[in-house]
Amino acid sequence: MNKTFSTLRINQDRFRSHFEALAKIGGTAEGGVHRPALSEAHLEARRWLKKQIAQAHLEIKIDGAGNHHALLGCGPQDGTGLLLGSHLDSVPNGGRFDGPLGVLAALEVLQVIKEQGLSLKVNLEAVDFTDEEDCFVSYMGSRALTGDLKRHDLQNPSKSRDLFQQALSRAGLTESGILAAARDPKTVAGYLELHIEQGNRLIEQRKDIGIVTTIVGIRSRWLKFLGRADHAGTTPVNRRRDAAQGAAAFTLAVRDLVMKDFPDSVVNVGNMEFAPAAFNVVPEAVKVALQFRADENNKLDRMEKALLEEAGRAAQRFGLRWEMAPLESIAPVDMNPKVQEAIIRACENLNLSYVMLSSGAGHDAQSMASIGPAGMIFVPSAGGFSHSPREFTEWQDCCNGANVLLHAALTLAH
Ligand code: HGY
Ligand code: MN
Ligand code: MN
Repeated sequence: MNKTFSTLRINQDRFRSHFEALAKIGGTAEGGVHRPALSEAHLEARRWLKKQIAQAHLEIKIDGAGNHHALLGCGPQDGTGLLLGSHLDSVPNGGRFDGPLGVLAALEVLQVIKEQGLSLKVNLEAVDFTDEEDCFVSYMGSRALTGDLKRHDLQNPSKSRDLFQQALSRAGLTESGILAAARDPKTVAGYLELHIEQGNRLIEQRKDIGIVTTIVGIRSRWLKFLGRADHAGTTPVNRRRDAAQGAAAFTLAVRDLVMKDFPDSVVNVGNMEFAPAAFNVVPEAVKVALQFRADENNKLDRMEKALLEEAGRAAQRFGLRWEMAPLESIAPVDMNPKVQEAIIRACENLNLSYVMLSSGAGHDAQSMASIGPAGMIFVPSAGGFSHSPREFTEWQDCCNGANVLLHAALTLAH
């Protein structure tokens, strides 16, 4: 990092006013945000972002997947772009930091570099990716950009196809447009993402910055337990084929299984859909949203085998049939050593303590790593809370992260 750059810092007031204005869009009474991808609130947030990009006199590009790019031509005319970004969509009733911190820090970095009139060896882009949070298809925007997204993914959204189609038309997107958003990897110099840790290791270890080593792999599966609808009043309990019993037994069993046999991995049953879903009918079918995560593919394979054996045992115990439909399989990804090195140098230059740590959350960086060197910067999450209105990061930590993003980007781009 040359001398002139090392004293550069973000404009904290501008960064904060952007952050606070954005947090109001889709804001909830408990201080979180509810901005599911392509919802009215999410589209309003994107309209707001477009305004900020225009006010910063940066060029804007929106690709076929709805990814919003602010462009700064600080490099050669047809040079490659170093992308900095994250996402503005949230989980239902989520927190106001998960995603927006990275998008607004990226925008702030481009504004500082533009104000300084710096010319670099690559151009810079600040990106807001579409549907990182799997409202319909997880990492949809970044997977579209890298060319990883297939028509099959769009035809099997995690919500109903009708809802997905309505959302696409609300946002002015089409499936073919999304699939056409694939970008030539030769135009991408790399990717950097600032994000909250969404865990409590940085707080516990009293470190300012986390430098991500690996992002876990994530597999999502629909399981279905199939029994028999019966009268809930006249059918003796021991003569039922009750799909709810199978789903409940499975859910309890997999918690114990993973804690015992895969202690550094996780499993989640995030939803159950009952049919015919009536007080007075023994459930005939229960659809279970199963997701599990680990930092290596062979661990994921062993987990999948053990979890499905558990489903078989639960079904057998209650005289049920069961089915599994794969939804998503996202591989674990190592971050790039050169990018990690740039982040380390930024921390040292800014006198910030740091630690290398893995990410239990998935991120767009996972997709972007398939087309160029990618890296992630974490800042502490108070209490480790995230994906809830309790999500909170101290403002100084947000600014530390944005300054590390600025310096790491300059190291990679000059
Ligand atoms: O689920 C995740 O890990 C990310 O927040 N989409
Ligand atoms: Mn998230
Ligand atoms: Mn996120």
